Amino acid sequence: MSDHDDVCVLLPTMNEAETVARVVADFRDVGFENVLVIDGGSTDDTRSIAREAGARVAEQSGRGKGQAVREAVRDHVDAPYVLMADADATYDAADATAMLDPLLAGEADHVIGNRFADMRPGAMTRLNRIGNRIINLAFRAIHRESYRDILSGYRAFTRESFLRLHLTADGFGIETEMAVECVKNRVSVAVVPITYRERPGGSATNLHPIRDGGVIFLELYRKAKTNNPLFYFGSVGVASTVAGLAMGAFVLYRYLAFGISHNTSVVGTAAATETPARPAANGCTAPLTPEATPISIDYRHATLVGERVKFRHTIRIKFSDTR
Ligand SMILES: Nc1nc2c(ncn2[C@@H]2O[C@H](COP(=O)(O)OP(=O)(O)O)[C@@H](O)[C@H]2O)c(=O)[nH]1
Ligand SMILES: [Mg+2]
Repeated sequence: MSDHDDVCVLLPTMNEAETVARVVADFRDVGFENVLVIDGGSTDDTRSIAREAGARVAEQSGRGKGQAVREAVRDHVDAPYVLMADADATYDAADATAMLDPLLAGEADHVIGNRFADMRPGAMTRLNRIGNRIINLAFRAIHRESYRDILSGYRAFTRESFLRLHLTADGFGIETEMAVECVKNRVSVAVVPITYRERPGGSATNLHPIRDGGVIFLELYRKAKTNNPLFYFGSVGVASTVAGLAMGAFVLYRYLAFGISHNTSVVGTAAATETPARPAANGCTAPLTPEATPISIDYRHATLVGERVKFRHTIRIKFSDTR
């Protein structure tokens, strides 16, 4: 009989043959018999090695860590508590009890292991450390909660609270999404200090800092729309103000430096279809285009070259998202 038979240890894997046996054994050694590996179609021996080490192994039907975790919790976990970790030996099974304590004490429904509390040398590249800091600061600014390390892969949660979260991210955006959805659904969160180690030589991360960092940022921004509309729509306002100022500065510069006058139209609620007036030799006109929408800003600068009208600059800003 295990000490923790109401806990399922969940390990998503993608080509972790190097470390998975050790990770499964470590969790079993500290009393977790129910270890589930959800594999993403590893091309090495991850699945057979995990099975031999005593884990239950399932294969995800889609792609990405996020899809794997969602499918695993929904279809392969019966236990009321889930402890999720990486299969790359960067997290310690010795921290498992501390991770689960807030759940078992009824103090929280979701626990985040804070890797910055005990980050071992080489565990995270400088680029990733900076990226993590920025993402955590942005999260705090947008969602007004400090979870310290929202991208941590060491999590403990009740199965019930996980299923209440509206999760859609397939890849590495899943941790960000879980944090945002916890705020949104008022799931109580505890942050616990943990140790974070370097991946052992020979194993390689599946995370691409630039690509996945971009995805995580977009995820954070996309979710800001519902959690902090003031921030989201305010940022659209700031972007259009900056664009407007840049256009104004450009027009002013051309006028002061070369005496070229410009006509600028900011399209309000009306759209027009008439053809622009024939411009003067060095003049400008700002036609409204037929496809102009209520929130487009359309600026065009035309010059007459011989008999032909040439448009020399076109600046168009369109916020189709807010249409
Ligand atoms: N099932 C599944 N697991 C994945 C996938 N991508 C990564 N993983 C696993 O998810 C965990 C976290 O990924 P990792 O590469 O360690 O990311 P990092 O900790 O951010 O460097 C590891 O155990 C990976 O093997 C995937 O597409 N499917
Ligand atoms: Mg990892």
